[in-house]
Amino acid sequence: MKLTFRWYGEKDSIPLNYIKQIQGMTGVVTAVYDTPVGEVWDLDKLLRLKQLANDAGLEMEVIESVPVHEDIKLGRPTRDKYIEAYKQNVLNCGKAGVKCICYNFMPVFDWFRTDLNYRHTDGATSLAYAEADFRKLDKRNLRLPGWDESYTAEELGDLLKAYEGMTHETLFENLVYFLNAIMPACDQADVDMAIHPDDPPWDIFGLPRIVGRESDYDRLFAAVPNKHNGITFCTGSLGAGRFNDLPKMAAKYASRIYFAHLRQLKFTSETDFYENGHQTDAGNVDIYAIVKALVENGFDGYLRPDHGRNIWGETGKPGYGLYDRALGAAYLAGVFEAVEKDLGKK
Ligand code: DNO
Repeated sequence: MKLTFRWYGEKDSIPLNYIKQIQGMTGVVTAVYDTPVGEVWDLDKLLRLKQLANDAGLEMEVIESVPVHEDIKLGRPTRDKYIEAYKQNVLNCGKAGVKCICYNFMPVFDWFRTDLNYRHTDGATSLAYAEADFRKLDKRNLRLPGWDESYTAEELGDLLKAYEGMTHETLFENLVYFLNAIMPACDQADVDMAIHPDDPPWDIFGLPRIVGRESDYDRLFAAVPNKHNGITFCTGSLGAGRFNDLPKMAAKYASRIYFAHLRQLKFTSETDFYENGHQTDAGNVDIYAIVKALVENGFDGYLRPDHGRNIWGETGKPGYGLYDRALGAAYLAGVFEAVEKDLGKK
């Protein structure tokens, strides 16, 4: 296991040396943020990020994310042009020493919460999801802070229209087409692709979502067996689906899990939840059982603490403050150490 930390590049308010001061931290997870989706990243920009990380004593072996252009997800004729650019990005990542690329295949939207500032009784804040608030949203005028991409109202309307009638099967075929097309570049660069699950793992706003449960992974690996086709195992995204048995999935797919996002959720009703500190007893995600399943089954990938709370007066990017993610990193490293020692693996 290699412990890593998300770093939003030079604009991140958290300095690299603070990240390095978290004991056991080996590297950062980052991306080139100023290039439009679908274009080739400047190799120099990647190399500069790597240099900055290395200068702080950190590696840069994971990119989160190289986003996938909507034309690829939609299967439009223009997709081949965007796939060529994606392949070049994979090759450039390889040249910069990157070993793993996290990406997702969610139409239009990335992760989704109804509250970015949910207040806990102890004064901490975190992200939260409430079904009733979700129902009140105006789909035509969605502006939620925190998304990696945001569209104008007009672009959003056009995109939603383009997806009308898109079935799960077609979206899945488009994912397989994309993966088969980029696998030769992944083989050449020896870069693993790690698909991030849909968050939450069900259809939203009538858009199909296809990466959120065990059967989805089974069909994905059956369709694209290449070992460079792998998973980002995100416990917060998968855990929002109460139908998922996370320790079972962690055990089953351990050898395909190249990247793990470990975080906690606390359900307040059948559908509603808020995010919490990482400890197992802080919520419904059994972090201990998941770590045990990963270690027992030979997980050898990258790991990062995922969304934390904002605590101690910090007003960081929702989910991505320093303090609670640092606590999460220390906790996760401790659980790994205990489990690895118990299993004679350390
Ligand atoms: C949210 C993140 C996601 C993730 C992308 C990966 O905090 O986990 O935005 O980076 O879905 O492509």
